[in-house]
Amino acid sequence: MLLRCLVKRSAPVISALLPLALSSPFAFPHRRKMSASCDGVHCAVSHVIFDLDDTLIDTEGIFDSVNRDLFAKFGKVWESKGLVNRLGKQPIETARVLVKDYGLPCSAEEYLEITAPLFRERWSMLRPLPGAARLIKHLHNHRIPIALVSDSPKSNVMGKLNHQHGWTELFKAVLGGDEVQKGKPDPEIYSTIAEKLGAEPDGCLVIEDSPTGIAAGKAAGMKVVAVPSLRRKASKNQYDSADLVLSSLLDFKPEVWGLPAFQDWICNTLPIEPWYVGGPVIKGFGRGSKILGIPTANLPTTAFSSVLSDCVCGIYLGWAALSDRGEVYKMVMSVGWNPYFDNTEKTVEPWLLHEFPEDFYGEELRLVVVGYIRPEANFPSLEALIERIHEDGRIASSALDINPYAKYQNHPYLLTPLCQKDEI
Ligand code: ADP
Ligand code: RBF
Ligand code: MG
Repeated sequence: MLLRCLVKRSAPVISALLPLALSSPFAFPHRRKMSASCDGVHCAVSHVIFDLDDTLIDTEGIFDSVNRDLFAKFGKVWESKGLVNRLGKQPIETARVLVKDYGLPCSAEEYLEITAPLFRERWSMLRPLPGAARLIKHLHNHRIPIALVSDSPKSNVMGKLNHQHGWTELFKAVLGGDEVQKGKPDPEIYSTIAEKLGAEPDGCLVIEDSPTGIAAGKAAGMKVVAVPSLRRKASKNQYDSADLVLSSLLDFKPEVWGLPAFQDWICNTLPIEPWYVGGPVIKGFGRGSKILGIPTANLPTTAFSSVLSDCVCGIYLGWAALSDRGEVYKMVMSVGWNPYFDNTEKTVEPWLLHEFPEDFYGEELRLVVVGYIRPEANFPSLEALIERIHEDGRIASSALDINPYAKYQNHPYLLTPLCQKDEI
């Protein structure tokens, strides 16, 4: 079946971002060694240490919801966008900023006291970030020791973990912020967990979302992969000290670190839990056909803002239908900030792999998104961007012919009249 995927992935854009360790000569070094294996150029790791909040689970989502509720009680309006950059700040520092900026009628200490139970009651709503469950299960299945560290107290860490079915037992060691003297960016938490694991620091790979966490991992002498927040547009240079910056855990390639590769990619695509989005086609940036020669049918982002903020920026494949026409088309799309054009808004832009004689603004477009191709990237030239988008189109077109993707072509969401949509 896989022979039908004849598209070859030429020089992947992300490979430019990867460190030198793409082809480790060590098959499974973790089985034999407790520290890093190096052949002078390539380095392999033996242990992987994860940060928890906003690296494995999406706590940022509940931060908004807690503040919305609390502020309403104080007669204030929580403006979630960008006011407080919590990244890498201790909770008390964030609380001080909030109390001051919004003139809250409480002290920073009181704010933390009031919000602690509000957070706790939302732990059951915490969701793993895209690719997190897949990665920790993969490493565990291959007997790579994995561990968890967090700035939060250990009891909070365990409380959150308990809501993630089957996760707790995967970790060989867990360390909370109350179990060390100094918080990140001090290396103490990472050095201590390495000791607990019986691992050499240079054999540990840290996966982190915050600049202070990255600094802590590096100061402990470890390799660090940064996976910035999925909700915010990363600002430049914030992650420079990391060994590698990824757009999401979906892009983590274990073999780069001498660990066993994933086997779940199909024809250069990664199957995902499908998502269903739709709405009337609206005017976009006026660039697709004019500048790129590739029309993209923009959807109003307000119609599915929560889906959009939860999903990783990147290039996806799936099926599309214009519900009045009764036909289903292959589709490849970009989700994100279009780094080449440096947009200020996160958008969804599907390119239907079909020739249409005319525009279809205003028609109801339905999408079933079934697989992931790659992260969004910047390109040295417009020609390079265009060439890459065409390659994405070829990849999508081949992959959609086979399962697990082909079966969604007949999904009722695509062609059900609007009025019945909510019943699906
Ligand atoms: P805009 O910036 O307004 O989105 P584009 O130049 O990207 O304009 O063109 C997109 C429009 O072109 C769509 O809204 C749709 O009406 C039309 N269109 C024609 N063919 C296609 C196609 N194959 N895929 C997507 N849109 C198409
Ligand atoms: N824009 C980028 O800046 N970087 C990308 O990697 C990128 N990949 C895309 C892949 C596909 C399949 C499509 C349809 C679009 C992609 N775009 C990308 C978005 C493109 O810049 C956008 O559609 C045009 O700017 C029109 O708004
Ligand atoms: Mg467009």
